[in-house]
Amino acid sequence: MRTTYQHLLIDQDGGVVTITMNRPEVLNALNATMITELGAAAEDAAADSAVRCIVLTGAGRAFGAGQDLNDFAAGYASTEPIKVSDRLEQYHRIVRAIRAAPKPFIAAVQGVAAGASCNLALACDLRIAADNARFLEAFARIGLVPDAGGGFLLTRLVGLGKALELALLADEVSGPEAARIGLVNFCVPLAEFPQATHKLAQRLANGPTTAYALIKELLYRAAESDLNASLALEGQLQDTAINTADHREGVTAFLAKRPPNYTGK
Ligand code: T3D
Repeated sequence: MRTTYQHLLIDQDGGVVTITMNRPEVLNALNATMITELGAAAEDAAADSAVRCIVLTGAGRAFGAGQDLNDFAAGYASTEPIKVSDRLEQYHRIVRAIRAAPKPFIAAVQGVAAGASCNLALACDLRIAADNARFLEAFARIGLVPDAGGGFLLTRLVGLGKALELALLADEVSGPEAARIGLVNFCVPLAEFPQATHKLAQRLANGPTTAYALIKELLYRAAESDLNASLALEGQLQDTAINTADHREGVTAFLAKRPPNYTGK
């Protein structure tokens, strides 16, 4: 996969690709170039069969500070009404790529994750936070609504009541509190954060990737459909899962009392 970008660092370690947002001098605030690059990198990693797990993280002391506010300020010079919905498509491209990827995406968050950066973390399948993490739906602080999927993702992760609190009050949520309310899956001490992220990513990369893809499809579609539709989909997807080599390997390994060796096939 492509490894050279202006504002991203790409590192491949076996089946794990780490995408690092890299503008640490502005806490990895998202400018137009970085947003476009993230869409391309997410799609690229999703399509590469050698990649079995993707970690999204930030360089320096933050995960990300959301949209670069200098870009906003530049737009105020014009007297024309500002239209951002087309621009938001670039964020939506990233969210769609993560959700549709047939492999897990992990957001690894240390320091602040604000605005659109926070919501890109919420778009990932799993989130691991360091205990210095700060999650911030910053939008209302500057008179905006949560975007980059925020309205959808936030309500589904923490429920409508908590989502309204986080979006309306725009107060920071610490890493431990984020774990308590289900905004993240794991919160670990900062000193253990790199190793814990690596261990989680390796575990997923060594897992039954086709089953993971089907699990993502089942759970994400279930979250958007009714019981009968979900039961029907469950049967269709299990027909696929049961015919994978990894399924046979899992059963064979269990019966032979040895660890499975999954190939993602
Ligand atoms: O049109 C569209 O595309 C709509 C899309 C909107 C999506 C959005 O994300 S809207 C939300 C945008 N983000 C924010 O409003 C957050 C703004 N930043 C902050 O509130 C704070 O910086 C943080 C809470 C994130 C972190 O606070 P702290 O105290 O840890 O750091 P700091 O000192 O405020 O920031 C460090 C530097 O990063 C500082 O620069 P300096 O003084 O060292 O030269 C600061 O200006 C810069 N920075 C932080 N956030 C941004 C930023 N520069 C540009 N854009 C930022 N978003």
